[in-house]
Formats: sequence, structure tokens, C-alpha cells
Amino acid sequence: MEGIRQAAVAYYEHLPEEKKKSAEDSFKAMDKNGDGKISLREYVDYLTNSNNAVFTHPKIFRALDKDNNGSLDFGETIVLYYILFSRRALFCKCCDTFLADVYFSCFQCFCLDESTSTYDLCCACYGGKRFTHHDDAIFWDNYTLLSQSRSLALKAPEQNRRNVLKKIAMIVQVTGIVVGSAALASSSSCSIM
Ligand SMILES: [Ca+2]
Ligand SMILES: [Ca+2]
Ligand SMILES: [Zn+2]
Ligand SMILES: [Zn+2]
Repeated sequence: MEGIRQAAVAYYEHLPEEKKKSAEDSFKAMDKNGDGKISLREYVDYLTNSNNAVFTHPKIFRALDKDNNGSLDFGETIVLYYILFSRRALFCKCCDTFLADVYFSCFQCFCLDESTSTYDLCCACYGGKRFTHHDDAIFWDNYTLLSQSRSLALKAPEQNRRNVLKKIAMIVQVTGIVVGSAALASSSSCSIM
């Protein structure tokens, strides 16, 4: 979680004042009883009401709760805005851990087949070979996947490029948020990694 936390803080620092204000307003809206901290109940209610139910997973809440005191203060919720913004809610297909930092993803499922969902694994499940997946699967960590996807996107015919970029936008780890799919699309001549 530390990587994503650092990215979130950096991201927040660059937000314009009105966006920071709206982050504070969201915090107040989430804090129903006004005690200055967000309980799991308040968290779940807020996300459910704002059509973000996929992020109500208690594992995400526990990951956000850096000091483990069972509630979120404002600093801890910054990471939530970042996750919401990047739509990054990935779970290990094997042990269901919330994938907060580096993870592995099957390259074939990620890039080659539009109809299947991505197959993502935490480092422990991938390293410990605790999963069963198609025999020829090639796994890449999300950073490698991002750079490899870029080469693929640039090689793809113009009409397919948008789909490839859409996939790339899903690898919204630290690098993904800095690069962004729009930036990738418009800066095809400079190198990312
Ligand atoms: Ca509260
Ligand atoms: Ca806390
Ligand atoms: Zn796992
Ligand atoms: Zn696969």
C-alpha cells in the first residue's frame, strides 16, 4: 500500500485548490456523525450511495487505515480519492487480496483477448505458484506490462489503438497515473520508462 499512498499524496499536492476543497467536502459528507473520522459503516454507506460499491470491500478499508485504528482520518482518505480517480480496484484472483502495490497479470488475458477480464495475482500467489491458469500464460508485473503495452499500442493499427489504450488505462499503478492514457495517446514519440 505504501507505493500507492505516496502516489496519492503526490497527486493530491498537485490538485488545484478547488479540487482540494471538494476532497474536504467529500470527507465531511462521508463523516455522517461529524466526529472527524470515517467509520467502516460511513465508508460503505458513502461509496454505495455514490455508485462506487465496488470499492466497499472491507479489505480496501483496512488497507486505507494506515494506523489500524479502525477509522479513516482525512490523510488516509486521500488514498481513497486516488483509487476512485484511477478506478483501481484489483484483487488477487487466487487469494482475493486487494492489490495495492506491485502485482502480476497474465499478459494474454490483459492484452490479447478483449472478451476476458484481466487475471491478476499478488506476488505471494504468483511466486508461490498457488494458482491455476491456462498453460501458456505469461505473467508480467504491472510496471513491465505498462511498458510492454506501450510498444504494443504503438504497433497496433490505428483503429485498434484505442482499445489497447483502454487496457493500458487499467494499469493505473503509480506510473499509470502519471502517464495516463490520454498522455500516452498524444506523446507517442517520447519514451515513458
Ligand atoms: Ca464519523
Ligand atoms: Ca486510521
Ligand atoms: Zn494472492
Ligand atoms: Zn490468462
